[in-house]
Amino acid sequence: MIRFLFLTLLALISFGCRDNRLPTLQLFIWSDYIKPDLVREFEQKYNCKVSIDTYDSNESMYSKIKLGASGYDILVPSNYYLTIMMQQGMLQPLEHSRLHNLHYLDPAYLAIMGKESLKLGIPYMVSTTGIAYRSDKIPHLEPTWGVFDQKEWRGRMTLLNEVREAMGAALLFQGHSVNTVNPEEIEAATQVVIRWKQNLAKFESEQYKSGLASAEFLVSQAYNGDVAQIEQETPEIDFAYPKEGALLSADYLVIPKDAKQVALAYAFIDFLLEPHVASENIIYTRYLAPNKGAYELLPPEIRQNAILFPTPEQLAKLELIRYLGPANRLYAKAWDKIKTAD
Ligand code: N2P
Repeated sequence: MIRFLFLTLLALISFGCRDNRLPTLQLFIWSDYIKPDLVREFEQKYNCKVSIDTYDSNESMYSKIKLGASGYDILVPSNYYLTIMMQQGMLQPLEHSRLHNLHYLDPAYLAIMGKESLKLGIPYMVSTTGIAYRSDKIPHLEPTWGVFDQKEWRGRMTLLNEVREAMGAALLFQGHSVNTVNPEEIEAATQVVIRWKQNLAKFESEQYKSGLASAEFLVSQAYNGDVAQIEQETPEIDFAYPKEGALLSADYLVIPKDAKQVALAYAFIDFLLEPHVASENIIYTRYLAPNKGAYELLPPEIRQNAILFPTPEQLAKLELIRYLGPANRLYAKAWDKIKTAD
């Protein structure tokens, strides 16, 4: 009897929470990557629900979709995942006629990303990858990727759990392009990452934020926006662009092939491009939405935030992670080697 009551109650609760009358937009996005109030604003404006699942790496999003996860209406892959996903039939080409706010996109970033990328998706946020560190524990950190060779901080450092980011750091360290397809350069960088791995707590793309905040980790390869988020609470966390150069990428809004709420997905993309929405999103996520309408709405402390807005000199030393076609295989192999090395 008690069991019956319990089950009835459970059924009632779950039924009550699901409002089946409203259309639901299913969003699959990086964690901490959208301001919740904006989602609410969209729900009200379009009389719908938005349900959000999160991921911490391109690879985990990609494999989930590849393994058949369906039902998502919007995904947010990085630029270097767009072509492969389109080629594998995972995405719908975007109809620009269904979007009215494209003119707000920052031409400076469009030039960097290549205009043809707009056929595959719409840039949502730009991010750079550098080194986050606890300046209270390491006051004079030399900004170099070679920091991961430091035995002194063994077990208290992390690299991103994303092959192109971790390998990119090692390639830059060795003076090579992050987009090299030269097998020897890739092999040499693989050995560097394997050497660094000895000093790492782990490869981590999300928990490094709390790890730095608690000082469990002292040095992490990090996305600039993540660091700008946590340094609000913990000003001892700093961000540095290594002297060898750093990495740049952009995450794009895309509509998967089997999306159910296509009209709502277009509405959502257009909504995110509205300057007031983009600027609030920048303030909340501390990532840079490449939206020229949004910049002027930002308060001065955000516009002057050195983590969010790299200087022209820093920008000049950033290298965009590009899609490499069949040569991606070399990186996948490198990653296997790295992950299985002791
Ligand atoms: C959000 C990390 C997203 C940036 N937590 C990766 N491009």
